Amino acid sequence: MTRRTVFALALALCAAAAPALAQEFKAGDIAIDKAWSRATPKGADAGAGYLTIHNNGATPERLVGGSADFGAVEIHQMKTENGVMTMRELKDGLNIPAHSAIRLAPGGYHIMFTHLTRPLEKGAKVTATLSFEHSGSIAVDFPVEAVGASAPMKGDDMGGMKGMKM
Ligand SMILES: [Cu+2]
Repeated sequence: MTRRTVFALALALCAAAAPALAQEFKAGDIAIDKAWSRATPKGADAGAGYLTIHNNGATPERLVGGSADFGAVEIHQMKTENGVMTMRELKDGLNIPAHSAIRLAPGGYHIMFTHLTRPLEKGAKVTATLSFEHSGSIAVDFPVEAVGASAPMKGDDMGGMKGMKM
């Protein structure tokens, strides 16, 4: 395949993925869109969910936790310090300032699905309920993309999370 063909293919794939990503979920002043998850390899006990949270209100809001029927839901932050990638659970939740949006994406904030009772399979859609301090709960559908989807850096795979202390 030529480079041009590969590029065209990638464009076609992005276009195909767009409708699923356009879905929006709302409660109170909170709107959630661009939710997706990544398929997990066999035997992995953790996966990740990504989304953008918009706070359209005049007061700060906080994502405090969540639940799912396929595992537990935690709020995590991944960052690179001195060349070392670390991940920690945000026990106090994630603040969403007034009139702003926070993007949860690979390499940064993310929803961590732990204690998976079944693998996240590409092409499936999993639903997790996210809880906000003021706006209540929002059920969000996460379409599951391929294992390597949008991986921003080497080592950011779920296999590496297996040994992680939860
Ligand atoms: Cu994590």
